[in-house]
Amino acid sequence: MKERIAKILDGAKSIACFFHKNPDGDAVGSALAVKNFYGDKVTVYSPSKVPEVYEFLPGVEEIVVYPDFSEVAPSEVFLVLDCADERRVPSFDKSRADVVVNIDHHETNTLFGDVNLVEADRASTSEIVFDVLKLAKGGSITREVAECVYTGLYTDTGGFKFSNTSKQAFEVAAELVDLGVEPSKIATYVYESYPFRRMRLLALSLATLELHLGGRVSSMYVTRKMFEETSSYPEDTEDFVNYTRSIKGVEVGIFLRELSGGGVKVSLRSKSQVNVAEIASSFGGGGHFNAAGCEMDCSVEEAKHLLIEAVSRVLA
Ligand SMILES: [Mn+2]
Repeated sequence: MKERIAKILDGAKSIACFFHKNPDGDAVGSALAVKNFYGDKVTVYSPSKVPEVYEFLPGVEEIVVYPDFSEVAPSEVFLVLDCADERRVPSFDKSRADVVVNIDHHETNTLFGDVNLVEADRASTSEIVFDVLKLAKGGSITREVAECVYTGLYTDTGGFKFSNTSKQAFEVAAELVDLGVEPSKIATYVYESYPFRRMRLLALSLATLELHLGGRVSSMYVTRKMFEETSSYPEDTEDFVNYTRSIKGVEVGIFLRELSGGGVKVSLRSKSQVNVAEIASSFGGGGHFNAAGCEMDCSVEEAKHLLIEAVSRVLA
């Protein structure tokens, strides 16, 4: 399959890369790896603003942010990255491409592409893309390509901390270091370059931290008012959810963010045995065993209540 995809990408005159809204390091990293490999024949489309934290990635300035899919030019190949479902790409229209290639690492992937490469045991989409690019002939694996892949792998493992941090993840990382990646440089960009407003927002959010179900569940949230008070943006809450899981004895962490148009964006994390992807999908979302999310059309308090109830049914 990887050889086949490498051939498709090599042979295409135009490739459009897509990823999900609220893009993370793996989404942006995997797409920019392809862009840096093939150059001009690749256009990377983002459905929402790329978070400031990824502005260090080579080629990021060429990402096209589109409010509407009708602004996407028809292309030979639509390459959809890090999306379990084509609905993750707003108003995705596959009829505008000759072939849709789907590369992902979510277990819940619906295999929506004409060609599907889904490896759920991999820590990141970026490293699967790296496998493909190593087989491709239409470009070269430069340090820039390696930095993009590394950033995807590094962020999706939470800095080589999460349960997806496998031997293979370290082997890929070692290969990328051989190609010129400096881990401390990427670490500084990703986890030590926060805008001050983010820390003020975090302070407000941490004040909402609570324990539930005898300390096995924790929750915290951010309201629209907190964003206003600190002049912050939704992207500033990236990784806040990890504070909920970082407490001793907590098995499931819940982070809630009030949406500007009403409703709540939910992130769920678990330490080990609880499958939060299942809980998220019961509310119309999805994700991985230990990291998942959904959107709920209610208040923060109601969402919190419903989620704690759902978690209590799973925690024996
Ligand atoms: Mn990913």
